Amino acid sequence: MSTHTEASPPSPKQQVAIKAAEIVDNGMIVGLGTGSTANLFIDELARRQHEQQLEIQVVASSVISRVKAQQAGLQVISIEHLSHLDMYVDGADEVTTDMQLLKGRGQDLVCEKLLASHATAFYVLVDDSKMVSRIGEKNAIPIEVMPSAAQLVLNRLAKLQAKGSLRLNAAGDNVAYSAAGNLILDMQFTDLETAQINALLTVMPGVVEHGIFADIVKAVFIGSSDGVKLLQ
Ligand code: ABF
Repeated sequence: MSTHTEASPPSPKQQVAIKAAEIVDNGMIVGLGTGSTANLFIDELARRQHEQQLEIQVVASSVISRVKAQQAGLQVISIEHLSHLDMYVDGADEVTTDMQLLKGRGQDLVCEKLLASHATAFYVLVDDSKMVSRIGEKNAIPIEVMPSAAQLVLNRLAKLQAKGSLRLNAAGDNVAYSAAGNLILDMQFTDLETAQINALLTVMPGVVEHGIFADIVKAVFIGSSDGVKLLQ
C-alpha cells in the first residue's frame, strides 16, 4: 500500500501526503479532497490505518475519491450522514503566503468547499509550484453557475471588466458540466483585489460556488526538494 520505497525517495507531493496522514487520530472523520495530491493522501491514510489499526471514517468530495478510498479499504460515509467533520485534506491550484487558495480546476468545487468550510480543520497539500503572489496569477478563477444563469452572470462579470468563457469538455465539442450539474465559467479579473472578487462572487445570484477559498485554511503543507514547510 505504501506509495514510496527505499529505492525512490518520496516526491514533494508524497512528502506532504505523509505529513498530513500523520496528524489523523484514532476515531476521526476525515474529508478527502480530489486530485493527484489528494490521491496520495488517500494512499497514506489507508496505509496508516492498516499499520496502526486506526478506526477512522472518511467522506469524499468526489466520486473518484470515494471509489479510490473504498478500494484502499477505508470506511466511507456519505456527506448527508455527517454530523461533524474533524478534518478535510485537499490540494489546490494556487496558494498565497497568507493562505488564500484557488481551487476548482476539476469539476468538484461545490463539495470541496462544502467539506472545507464545515471541517474543524482544513489542511492543504501542495508542492511549491502552486505558490503565487496573488490569486489568479497563473489560472483563471472558476465560477460554477446555474446552467440557466450562465449568460446573465457572464454579462454581470463583463461589467466588472472580467474576461473569460464557459469551460468546455475535454473534447472541446460541448460545455463541461460540474459534478453538481452546473456550468463553469473560467474568468480573469484585472481590476479587483482577491477579497473584492470573493465578496462579489459569494453573493452574486446565479453563482453556485467559486474557486476562491478565503480564510478557512488551518495550515498548508508545502513540499519541495528541500523537504516540507508548514504555513499556518
Ligand atoms: C481539486 O484538485 C481542485 O480543486 C484542485 O484544483 C486540484 C488540485 O489537484 P492536484 O493535486 O492534482 O494538483 O481539488
